[in-house]
Amino acid sequence: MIKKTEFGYKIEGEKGFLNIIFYDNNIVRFAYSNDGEIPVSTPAIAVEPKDIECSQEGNIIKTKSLIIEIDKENLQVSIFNKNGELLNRDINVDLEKCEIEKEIIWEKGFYGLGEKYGWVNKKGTETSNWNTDVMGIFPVHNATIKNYHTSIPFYIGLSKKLCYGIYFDNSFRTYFDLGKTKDNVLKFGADGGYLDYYFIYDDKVSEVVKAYTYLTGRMPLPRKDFLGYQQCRWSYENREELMEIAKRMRAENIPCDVLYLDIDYMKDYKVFTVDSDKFYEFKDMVSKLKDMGFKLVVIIDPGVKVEDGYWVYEQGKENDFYIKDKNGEVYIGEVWPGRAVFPDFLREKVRKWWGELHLRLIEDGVEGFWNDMNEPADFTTESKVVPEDTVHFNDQGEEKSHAEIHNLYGMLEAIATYEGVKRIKPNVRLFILTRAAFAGTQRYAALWTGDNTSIWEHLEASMPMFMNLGLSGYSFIGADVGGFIGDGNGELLTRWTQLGAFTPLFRNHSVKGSINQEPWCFGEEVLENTRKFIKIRYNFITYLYNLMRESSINGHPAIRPLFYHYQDDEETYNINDQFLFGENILICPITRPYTRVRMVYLPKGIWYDYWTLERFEGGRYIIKEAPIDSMPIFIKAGAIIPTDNVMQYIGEKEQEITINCYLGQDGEYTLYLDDGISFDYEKGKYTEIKFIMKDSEKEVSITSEVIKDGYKIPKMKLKILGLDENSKVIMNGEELKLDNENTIDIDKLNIDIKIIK
Ligand code: MIG
Repeated sequence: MIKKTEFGYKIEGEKGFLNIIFYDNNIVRFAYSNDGEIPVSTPAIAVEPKDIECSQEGNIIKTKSLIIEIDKENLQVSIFNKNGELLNRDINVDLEKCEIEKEIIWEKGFYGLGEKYGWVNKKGTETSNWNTDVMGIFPVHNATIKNYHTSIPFYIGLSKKLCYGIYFDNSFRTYFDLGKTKDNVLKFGADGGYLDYYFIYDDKVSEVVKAYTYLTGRMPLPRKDFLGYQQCRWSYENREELMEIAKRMRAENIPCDVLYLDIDYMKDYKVFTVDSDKFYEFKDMVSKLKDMGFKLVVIIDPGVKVEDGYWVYEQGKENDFYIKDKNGEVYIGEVWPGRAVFPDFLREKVRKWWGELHLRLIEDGVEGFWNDMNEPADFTTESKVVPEDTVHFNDQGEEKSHAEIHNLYGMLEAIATYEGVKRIKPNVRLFILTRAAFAGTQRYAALWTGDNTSIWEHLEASMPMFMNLGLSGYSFIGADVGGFIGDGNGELLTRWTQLGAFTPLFRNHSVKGSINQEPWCFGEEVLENTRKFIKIRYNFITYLYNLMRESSINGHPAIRPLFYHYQDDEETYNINDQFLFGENILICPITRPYTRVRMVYLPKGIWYDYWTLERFEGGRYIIKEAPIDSMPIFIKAGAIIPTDNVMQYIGEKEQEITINCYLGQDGEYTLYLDDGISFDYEKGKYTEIKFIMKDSEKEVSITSEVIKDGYKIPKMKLKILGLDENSKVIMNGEELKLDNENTIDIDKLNIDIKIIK
């Protein structure tokens, strides 16, 4: 029995129902239930179903891009593309267990699943999702641990010609066996809720990610200055210490935009308070920092101290805003403030209240909020998170078990914060950083990967984690630079800063009791080498900002595995120690001590050594020197990359942009510019300039065109890289004499440059 429904079909099987619902020609939801009802989606889903062209004949359903064959008895499906190639096939559907088994057919690798340790390719591994304050129960993060701070039940199956993504929309504890137990069986399931998943097809992995982020939403465009270097520590204990850090940054000439206050700025760890003994005249302090170019971020934990008379606690109690225990009493756990209660962010009213609590800090000049412990962590339980048998109430007054809401808790807090601060400051993009997250949380907050350790292994492990987070919709990400737990050393900090300079969130952070880890803490050489890369970060800040713009529009992450652009090269499927920073910059960090040389895989094409401009033919491994003050970086021929003049902080000086054109291939780049801080760009106050490079046998032409002129255009230069000595450069009909840097002032845009080879 297959019946047409509003956005798809409903099939009755022997043991239950399957609703097939279309979200696009290539995005199909398979929602199973016992009663035929369509389960309620989690907040991860950002869009509604679509009325698309489809047809049914017997047990076959077709859309423009997919053919779905259904076994009407057991509700198993086989999915083909329109060429009839088998993409995915069920082996077993078990509604009772909320579990499904699928055949592994052609997939050479599985990727995604958000924040996990281990290598980039998850084929042959298993994992699960239960947001966890990992350091509460393990001494150190490692690949044998399955549950981290975030849950993103999404994976991608990859081969040269075919690709798909499966997003399992279930917020209970979920688990995935990606061919570990049986090498041709992939199994996933949940401890509760519904078997409700989305199948996303495209032959290109980048398009699968684009579609996944269509489904679960894309990040908002961040503030440009928050892409600058950020310095944190648990904790800068008082005003003097924080101001000392600020002054030292400037004195040492280390560009830095953001400073943080960890938990010790509060009075007795009471959220939304400031200890006015340690941080006297707080507003004045924030404004002094601001004068020096620093933005301040403060930590906000969800646990509210149980204390009579403390206004946050009292307000929440009065309004019945807290999570309950199984007997209907307010659940009391323990976090930093001691006995604590937890806001039930499932309800709109609670979220609104929480959002409004940020008002005072924002009035004091705080520009970012850092949401920690939002798994939510709880010191009193064995699992070190709030127990599963606590309860929530939704807006309809229905009871929901914590087992269902747990993995959503961090996201719901992020929504509360995001919407709250937006109401308070409607035209400023404030920054939110979260530790716990669920699929879709990219719409509200940046993410850092929690409590790593100052060991080389964690520097190495951060790369596959970033790449998989990127494939899971998360672009604004980073790890604690230098490592959080334990004592680092100068060499580790140097190498970590090199990598960190190419992660969207670039924050140095370290734990209480460890040695200090600011760039100047390990002597002159380390200072010089870290400063060098922090400056390079500022060179690439407009480029990164443009990557963030791309993420906000189509979901492509800033950090990409090599196969994102070289899917037809299987060699790239298991590269863990290199990544693409946007399409054309290849980052090859050093992640081992005393290592001054490494192997680099260059995908096919021509690559320039960023430092020397030496050209390499790709499609092979090369061995590359990497002295301690350097890290191998390669730029693809045909790349057009904007670089900036270095400043101590964004906005310190007039911006000057150089458009770097790497000859040897055709290329195209659209430069996006806006004020970097307000939402005016949504009203058209932005500029876009398109650069086109055409490289033919005898000549190269470089042209540009202003395609949108809504924001002031800074001073611009164009630089030609890879230019042959004997070439002639002609601009707007006249031959140019180039300086020894090969740069050209391009004050008049709409340029027309010809290079005669
Ligand atoms: O129980 O606020 O991951 O970044 O410095 C530890 C103190 C609580 C954990 C965070 C870390 C932060 C620390 N927090």
